Amino acid sequence: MKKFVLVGVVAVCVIIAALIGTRMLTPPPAELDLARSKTSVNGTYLASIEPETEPVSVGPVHNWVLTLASADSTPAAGVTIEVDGGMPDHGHGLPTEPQVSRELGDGRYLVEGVRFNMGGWWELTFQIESDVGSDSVTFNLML
Ligand SMILES: [Cu+2]
Repeated sequence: MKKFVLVGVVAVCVIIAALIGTRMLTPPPAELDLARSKTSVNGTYLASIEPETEPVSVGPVHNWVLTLASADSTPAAGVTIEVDGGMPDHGHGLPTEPQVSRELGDGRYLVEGVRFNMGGWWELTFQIESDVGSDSVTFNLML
């Protein structure tokens, strides 16, 4: 009887490991929106991102420029931005803590210290605060 319990426990462990493994290998949604320009979740901002160097690759720490305008296309000034992100398929965040270090003018903001430490589907999320309103926008990247 004890032997059967042990076999059962082992079987459950194997199934759990297989499920986790499958999840890691699951391709991202086919309809994944890879646009680098989009409207924030609540329509408060028009946002676009551009890496300082193309192509974006796995490994090096690098910077991005985030450009923000209000819905009527006026460049957004004096904005507070928090950067977050990670890999939705893997359940982990970014390996670094990117910061918006400088306002470059014309609604452009320098995002420093971004790093991707593996290939796959990444998300970059910006939480945006200003007089215009509070909103967030998430970009998808495939590396
Ligand atoms: Cu990952």
